[in-house]
Amino acid sequence: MLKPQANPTRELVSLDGIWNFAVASSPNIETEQAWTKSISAKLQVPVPASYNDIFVDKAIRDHVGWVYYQRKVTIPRGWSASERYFLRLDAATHHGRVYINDHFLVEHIGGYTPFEAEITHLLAPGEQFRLTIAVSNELSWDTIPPGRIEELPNGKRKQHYQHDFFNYSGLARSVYLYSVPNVFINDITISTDLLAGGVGVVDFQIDTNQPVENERIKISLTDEDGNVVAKSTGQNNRIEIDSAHLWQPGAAYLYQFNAEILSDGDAKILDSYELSVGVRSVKVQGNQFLINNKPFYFTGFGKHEDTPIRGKGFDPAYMIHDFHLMDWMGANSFRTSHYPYAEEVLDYADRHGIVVINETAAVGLNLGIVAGVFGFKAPPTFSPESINERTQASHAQGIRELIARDKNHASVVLWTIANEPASSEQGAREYMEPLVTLTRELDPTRPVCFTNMGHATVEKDLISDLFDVLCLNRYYGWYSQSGDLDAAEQALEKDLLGWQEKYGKPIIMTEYGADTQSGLHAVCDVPWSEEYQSRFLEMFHRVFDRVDCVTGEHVWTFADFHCTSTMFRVDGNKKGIFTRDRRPKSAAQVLRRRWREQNRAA
Ligand code: GCB
Repeated sequence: MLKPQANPTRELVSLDGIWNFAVASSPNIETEQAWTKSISAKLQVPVPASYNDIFVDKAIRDHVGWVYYQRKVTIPRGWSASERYFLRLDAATHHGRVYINDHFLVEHIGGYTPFEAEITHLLAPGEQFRLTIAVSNELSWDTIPPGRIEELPNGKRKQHYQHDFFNYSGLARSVYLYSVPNVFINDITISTDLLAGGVGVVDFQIDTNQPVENERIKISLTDEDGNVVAKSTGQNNRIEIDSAHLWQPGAAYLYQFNAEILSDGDAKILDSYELSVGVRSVKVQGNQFLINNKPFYFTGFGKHEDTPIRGKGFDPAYMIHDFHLMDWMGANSFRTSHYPYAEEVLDYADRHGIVVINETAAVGLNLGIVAGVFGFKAPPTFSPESINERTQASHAQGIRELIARDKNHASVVLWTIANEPASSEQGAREYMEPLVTLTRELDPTRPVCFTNMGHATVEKDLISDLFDVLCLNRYYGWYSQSGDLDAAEQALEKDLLGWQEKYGKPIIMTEYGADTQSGLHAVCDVPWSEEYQSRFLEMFHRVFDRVDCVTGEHVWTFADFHCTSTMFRVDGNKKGIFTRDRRPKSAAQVLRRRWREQNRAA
């Protein structure tokens, strides 16, 4: 699915801004049919933003169910009968239903991927209409991520889920109206490789909305100085570039890939679409992760889209600031834990040479984690009453939509199809294996992983052989051996050596971290103190440096973030190296020294 763009053949109108807002009065929105009326401006919300923290109202913040967004929109007068127009939502978390005036247009389940629908047949150029978007934040055993709703004795409903971040809801990304010509490019798939002698390969496939002869599809590839370095034609083809300027981690280089459909006879440009293409190769070989045939060591973070007030709302100021903080730290990569991030984030990573591990929203497929913390026996994760075939179908859909959206990004080098599923429980293999197969069919060019949690030890885990890279999340010294870094060091080393010996694959430590209250200091090993976070990280680093297969370290986490209230979360998860408002804790210096030194040595 191509991101809408404005160019000489296409137009784009942003619908971001202030919308009217209301909370649905019942879980069944068909009863009140709110889209058939004007929603008052008493409550207004910004788009994009999660709505939860905008109002000073606990009932809205914790609301479970539907809300409505509404505004007036006018189809530009200049759009003509030779155009088709679409409404596009970059995300509606988690279930969006769109209404044009009184009529239902489209719906989509899955809170972190885009959807769109054509409206040409419904509205004429210059016509104004009422656009209502109903958004529900409910999570069930059928959704990704999964959850369940409890009906409380007071009649209220409470959303439960297994993942450790707040269920921010609403329209957290942009909404657009856009036009394309009658004959248009529907999709472009690019994959790149590197041949001997520095020859760069760009394989492309162009999908059009109706059959177009090969000679009417023109491709050009332009370098950063504006020189056309290659031309091609057709739906499917390969471009080879001698001495290609490669996209490298830390040294991005982007060619502009321009596709055009020409008219029959007079060769007028009917449609065009431009994509930035980084030429690079990605491979796993033995225990190494290779980018452009050179071993790559990941340094960086598991992150969240999370900022004060706007929740998961996309904010370009925070995004660019976060990238600059990562650069200041010497980080070369990050993971989009635990859902696909806004596309702008990947565009920026492409442009600036930051490597991305791209994750689906499959988090919390594990009933044992929470039960384990409290020491009670958990019900089985994989069963008809919990994670089941319908969850798996939603999961497969999430993988399809992630790859459809992000397949062309040079920065994306690895797909994570689940975070900490119950990989040692019965049913794990039956659940995961078809999803791995699907991922590989959809994208044969990138390696695939999942992140393994500590309870699913190398002896107990049932699925790691299916994957290319071992991604481990470990908390020795925090959730176990708390405050005892010597014992933690021994346990961690034994654990890593076990995985190394059994699989010999690259290991990325995709999470390691300790909650830390900024400003709390202690001489001895006192958990929550800034010194403890620093010493905890140093301990992990000593072990990484002794285990050959370790090919990356992503600290949990970049910045403190908001969670559901529980007795072990103090105003959110505090494992950030930065506070929620992006001020460094002392441990930033530990990482900065190490990563900057590694960069110098590389
Ligand atoms: C994990 C999860 C992450 C949590 C983290 C923690 O294993 O993947 O979502 O936030 O642990 O801090 O407990």
